[in-house]
Amino acid sequence: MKTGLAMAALGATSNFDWVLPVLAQGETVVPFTEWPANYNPAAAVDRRTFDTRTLSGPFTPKDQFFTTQHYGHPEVDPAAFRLKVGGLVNSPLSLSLDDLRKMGGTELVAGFECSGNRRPVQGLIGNGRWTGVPLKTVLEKAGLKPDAREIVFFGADRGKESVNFRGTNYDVEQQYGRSIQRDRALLPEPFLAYALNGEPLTKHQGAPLRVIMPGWYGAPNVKWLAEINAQADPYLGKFQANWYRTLRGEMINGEMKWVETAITHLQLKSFVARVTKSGNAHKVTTIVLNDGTPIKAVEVKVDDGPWQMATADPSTTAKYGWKLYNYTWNGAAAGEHTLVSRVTDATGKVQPTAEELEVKKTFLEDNSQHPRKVMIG
Ligand SMILES: Nc1nc2c(c(=O)[nH]1)N[C@H]1C(S)=C(S)[C@@H](COP(=O)(O)O)O[C@H]1N2
Ligand SMILES: [Mo]
Repeated sequence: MKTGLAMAALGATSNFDWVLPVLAQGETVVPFTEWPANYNPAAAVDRRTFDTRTLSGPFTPKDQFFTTQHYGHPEVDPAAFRLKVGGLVNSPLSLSLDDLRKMGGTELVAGFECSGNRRPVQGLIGNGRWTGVPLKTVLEKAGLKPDAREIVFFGADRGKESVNFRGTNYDVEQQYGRSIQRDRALLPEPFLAYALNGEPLTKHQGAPLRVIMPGWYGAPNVKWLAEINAQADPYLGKFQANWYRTLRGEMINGEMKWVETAITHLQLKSFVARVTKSGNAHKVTTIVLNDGTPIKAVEVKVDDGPWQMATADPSTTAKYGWKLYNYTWNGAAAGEHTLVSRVTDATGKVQPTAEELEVKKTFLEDNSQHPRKVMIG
C-alpha cells in the first residue's frame, strides 16, 4: 500500500521499481508541481538523470547515478585494458587494472553535477564513494619532465567533429579530451577511480577507469580513461577550449568586462531535492554542492516567510561530497507553495538569486537559488 502511494506520488511506472524511496511508516513524497509531466529518469540508455525526489541516503546507487556524455558509451574490455601514460615523462607506462589496484585502494567521497544541471529537474547530479589511485601516484611513477606543464586525459570514446576555421569546416575524428595544469595534477586531490560505492565502475560511469576532480563540475571527470599525455603547451581540444565555457560579466579594474571563463570548480549551490510528509510535519531536504569550502549555513524559505535554518545531515560531512540539509516545516496549509533554499559558505559567500546571476549570459554553471513549487494535499 505504502509502495503504491509512493509510486503514484512519483508518477513512476513499474519498470522503475528501483527508484522507490525509503519511506518511514506513513511517510509520503510531496509532488513538485513544476515537474515535467513526461519525466523519465532513464529516457535513453546513455542518458539518465537522478530523480532527487527518491533521495534516500548519502550515496547515489550505481543504477541511479546520472549519466551524460558526447559520444555514447564505449565498451572497454577490463582484462585487455591498459592505461597509457606518455608524452613528456621519463618512463612511459602501460598499466593494467591490477597494476593500478596494487598502487591504489584509496577511497574518496566526491559528488558532482554536470555544469548544465538546472531547474526544474536538477537531476544531472550524484554523490559517490570512489576507490582508486591518486593521479599524483601515477604521474610520479612515470616521472614528469620539467617542461611537462599540461596533463591531458583522453577517453576511449571517439566522434567526428567539425572544426570551423574562418569559414571552412574540417571534419576530424577525436577523443573526448580534457586537461589540467601540472601544479594541479600533482595536488593530492585529482583521482583515478576504478570503483563506485565499493563495486567496479559500470559502463555508464566510465568503466574501467575514470578521472575524478574533487570539487569540480563533471566535464573534467573523463570517463573510459585511455591515455594520459604530458605536454608543454596548453591542450585546446573542443571540450577543453570551447564547449565548456561561461560568458560572464566581471568587474576588472573598475570596469565591467565580458569574459569567457573555463568550467572548473563547482559554484556554491543548494536546491530543494525532496519533500516528504509525515503526519503534520514536512521534511524538506536540500542538496548542497561546492568546491569543498566549509559550509556555514543552509536556510529554507516558505512562500514569503523568513529564512529558517536547516540542519546538516550527519551522514554527509565529507569535504568534497554533497551535503544534505533538512528543514522541518510544520503546519503547512493545503495548496501550492514555493520552497527555496540558499547556502552560505565559511568565507561569507552567499548563493546568488537568479537576478544576481544575470551577469552570466550562457546557461552553464547555473547555481542560482531555485524556488521550487510543491503541492500540499
Ligand atoms: N570520456 C568522456 N568522459 C566524460 C564525458 C564524455 O563525453 N566523454 N562527459 C563529461 C561530462 S560533461 C560529465 S557531466 C560527466 C558525467 O559523468 P557521469 O556520466 O558519470 O555522471 O562525465 C564527463 N566525462
Ligand atoms: Mo557535463
